[in-house]
Amino acid sequence: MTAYAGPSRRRGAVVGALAAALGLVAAELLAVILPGRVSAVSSIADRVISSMPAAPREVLVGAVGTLDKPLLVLGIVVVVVGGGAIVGALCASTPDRAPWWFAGGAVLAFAVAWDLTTADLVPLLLETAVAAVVASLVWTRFGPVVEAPAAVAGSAEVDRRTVLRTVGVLSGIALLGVGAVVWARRSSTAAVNAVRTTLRLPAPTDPAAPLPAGATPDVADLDPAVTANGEFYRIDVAVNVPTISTDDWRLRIEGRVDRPLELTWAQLLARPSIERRITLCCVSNPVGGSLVGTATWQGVRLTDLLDEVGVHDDASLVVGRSDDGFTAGFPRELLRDGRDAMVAYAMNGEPLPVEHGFPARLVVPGLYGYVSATKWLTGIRLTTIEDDTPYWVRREWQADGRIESASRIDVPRDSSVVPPGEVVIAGRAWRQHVGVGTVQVSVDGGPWRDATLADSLGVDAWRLWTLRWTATDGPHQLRVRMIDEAGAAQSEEVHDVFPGASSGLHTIDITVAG
Ligand SMILES: Nc1nc2c(c(=O)[nH]1)N[C@H]1C(S)=C(S)[C@@H](COP(=O)(O)O)O[C@H]1N2
Ligand SMILES: [Mo]
Repeated sequence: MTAYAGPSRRRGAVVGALAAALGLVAAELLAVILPGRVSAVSSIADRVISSMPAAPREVLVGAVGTLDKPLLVLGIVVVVVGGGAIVGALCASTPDRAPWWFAGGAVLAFAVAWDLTTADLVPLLLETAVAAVVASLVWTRFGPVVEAPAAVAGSAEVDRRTVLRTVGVLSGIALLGVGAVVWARRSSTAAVNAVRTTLRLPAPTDPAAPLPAGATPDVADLDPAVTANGEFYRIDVAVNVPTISTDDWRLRIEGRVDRPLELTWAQLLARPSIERRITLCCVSNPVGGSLVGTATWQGVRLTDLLDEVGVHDDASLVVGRSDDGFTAGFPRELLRDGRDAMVAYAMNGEPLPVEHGFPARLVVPGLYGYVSATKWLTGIRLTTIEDDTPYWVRREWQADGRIESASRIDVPRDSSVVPPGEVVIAGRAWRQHVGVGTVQVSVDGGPWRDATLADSLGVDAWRLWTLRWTATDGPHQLRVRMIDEAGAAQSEEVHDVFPGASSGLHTIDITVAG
């Protein structure tokens, strides 16, 4: 018996891994054909992201950037396939037990994937069940058989060839399955994009002022004042970007209101609209970071919609709900000062890109995205913090979410080498809903010198700035600060991102050498 334990264990591990992989592929194939396209792997990834304590999640997101989601999906695949290998190895001499382990794994996967707050029960149940059945079938068909020693003797060579062929065939099927899943997902995004590009938008009733010619100073390598859609940062917890057709889309405004309202896409577009330049910023943006961008947004003023539904006095929180279950909420009080919050449907003159919330999202000037800028918006609920705790607040982020003043040096780049002589230092600063008053730069801890401000895009957008400096040989340190239009200086206190935005002055080190 022991003479065969080695090869049989290896065969068990290989077939076990393949069985698990094929189970996974079958589940994902089922996911793309079931209505709603709820994928078990994505659901598990969502669950992992959302249940991670905030600090490690920040470390993860910071370390791997926007690769975090593909990496997470890869991690889940590795755990499933690795689990299959272990089951296969352990059950090599007791093959009848493996299906029970596969079933157990499927139950566990279901338990992790199923989020009580969203009703995905049926597709997830079907997918995990199919995964267990497929894995068990593959195992029973190709897994090790406990044979009588007499029959096994002399068959090692035959056995190896069958194993190799089996592995080849099963891997081929698994790869084809993965290809089919990827293709199906791509085609659903492509279908929405095809519709998106043919949509016609109304001209804004209340357009933004023309873009001033001097909004972007003429400095090499300086990003423009208005960020192109393709360059705009993207942050969300969606493992698969929701693809919503405008025919199916509805926006419900409900909660503590007199007359709940449901709008179709056509009804939203038929309303008077505003167009504004607004700088959107992520609370996870570190000092000097790039999780910030400015676009020209067009949409329906939020306060118009709220006036129409008749909000109750006790409704203190506005919560946006996304198609993917994400929620973001902010104090209703903040809307009283006339800021141009909107249900936006256009970004820089075109329908919202799918990754930026197509067909509609919220944009609230002066608030970080995590409390306000709900993408793939399907609902707005007027409520209270006691009744509805938004997504990130449930995860220990501070609830207010007003954007801190910030300033950044873009040119020269940190750690770069520049030739001596006249150098143009340039960057941007933002204090949405208040406006940028003065930007100052200090070289090597010397006196603060006023930078020249570029033309303004309005109080809700960042403002670019430049400063001429005669650079002398050697290492230098450049530091920037901003004083807003109300006269408040940017905080110099150094804070990390969590739990409520970074602060501190952006400081870079450069070398001047000829
Ligand atoms: N549905 C949904 N909307 C969302 C998020 C999300 O995870 N899901 N993230 C928010 C955060 S944290 C930010 S900073 C902004 C980013 O918007 P952008 O990706 O268009 O730049 O979207 C907000 N809206
Ligand atoms: Mo964010």
